Amino acid sequence: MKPSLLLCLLLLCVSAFAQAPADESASKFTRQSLGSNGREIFSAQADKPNILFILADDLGYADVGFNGSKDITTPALDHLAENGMIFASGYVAHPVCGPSRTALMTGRLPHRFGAQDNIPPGHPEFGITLSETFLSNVLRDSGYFTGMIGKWHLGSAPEYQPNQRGFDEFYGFLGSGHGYFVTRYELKFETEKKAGTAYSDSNAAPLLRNGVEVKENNYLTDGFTREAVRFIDSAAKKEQPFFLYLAYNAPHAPMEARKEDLEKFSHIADRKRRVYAAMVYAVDRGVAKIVETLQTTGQFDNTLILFFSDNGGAIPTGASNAPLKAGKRDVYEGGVRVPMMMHWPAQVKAGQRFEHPVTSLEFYPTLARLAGASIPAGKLLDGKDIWADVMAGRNPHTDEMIFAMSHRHGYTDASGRRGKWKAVKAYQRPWMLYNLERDIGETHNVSQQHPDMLKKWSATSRTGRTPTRCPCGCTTPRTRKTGKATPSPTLTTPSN
Ligand SMILES: [Ca+2]
Repeated sequence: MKPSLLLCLLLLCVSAFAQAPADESASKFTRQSLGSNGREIFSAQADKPNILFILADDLGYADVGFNGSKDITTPALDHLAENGMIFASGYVAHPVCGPSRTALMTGRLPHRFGAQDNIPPGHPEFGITLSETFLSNVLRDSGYFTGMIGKWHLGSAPEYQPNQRGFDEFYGFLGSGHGYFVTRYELKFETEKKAGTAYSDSNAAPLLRNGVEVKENNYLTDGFTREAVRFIDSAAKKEQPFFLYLAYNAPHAPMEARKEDLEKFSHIADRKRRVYAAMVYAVDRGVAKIVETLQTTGQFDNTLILFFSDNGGAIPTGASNAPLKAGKRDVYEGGVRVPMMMHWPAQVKAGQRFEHPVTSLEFYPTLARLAGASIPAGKLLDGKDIWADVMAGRNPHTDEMIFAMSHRHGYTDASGRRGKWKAVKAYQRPWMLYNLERDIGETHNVSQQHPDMLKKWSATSRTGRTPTRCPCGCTTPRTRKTGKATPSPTLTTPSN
């Protein structure tokens, strides 16, 4: 079988179990009335969980205490993990920032609608298609107070910004990264503006509050923590539950740490790793403040906190994904299997470790159901509600594939995990097969010992739907004939 065809079939395989709407009948919440804005308001607000995503950026699998880190200390995160559930096999849908966040907000594989790579900086006309209803829209429409703080990276034109995508409040930046000592970047941005080279998603652009430029004087991670505390304080005064998407850009480049945090890691000889560690620790300091705020406002017990990274650690910046192979932008485990845990005292018992795979694609339908929210009719999803399986300790994916793709210059990497088996097509090499149960580091290719395995998978995929064209939109003949790129990311523009 041609690799490109198998790649398409892998994608079809996930289609077979996709598009499951949330099971509203399972909701224990009852709709009561419409609010002044037409949104449904629930009477049992106290029972509806607050939802807090805390996203790290390019954080290595091994770089949190709850995953065994010895040199980087993360006491606040570890405390939450010890009192909640660690996902040992938590996957994101893509090994790069923008597409991974797209999957989180849309509940879909980003390749399905042309969002398979990052939005290139300096292209404010691009953004995630407005035809996709974000999770934030669904939660806000069901009565949640919603906030987005930190790195957006899903489009910088006004129609793509957080306030237009379901968030009541936004504080942060629109691009792929940002300098941490913000005031030091002000001159750079002014210089760029004078030269006509400034753009709104530059890593030197001013921070925004609800679309308005504001001055940020703090170290950026601390600034985002301050805003998260402010949002949680404000949410406590409302009748509504809240959804806060707190997307720290740490420890993504540029690698800049506070002196006080660096001193804490003087035992790390490697300068690059020391800066990285200090940046991770700044996030942990923030988490401690956020937890304290939740506690003092009486919201801690009924807040579902989900902490994870948008993709695997970027090894050149000092990250470690050990014992996983490779890192950011790779479809090996190190690119897509990330540090992940949840904490929710009201529903999740302390001290649990969930070994079965879960993916960020499942957060959309699972959280919508927990929130008693209605997903619009016709909304397509690539994940399913896994809450019952997770609570029962069952594998939610006994016969389903965990899928990843990564577009390179001129070719595409792809992988699929089913149970203990993982197939990988990377760097234009032949398909390889690994047994993750025995070989978590993907070091022993066993495709020769199991020649039937990849064939079986592709046969299984044929039992799924048969679309008229490959859903990933790849142009196999052209790619094969010319040996040139997989088409550049076809980022979408508004349809109206
Ligand atoms: Ca990232």
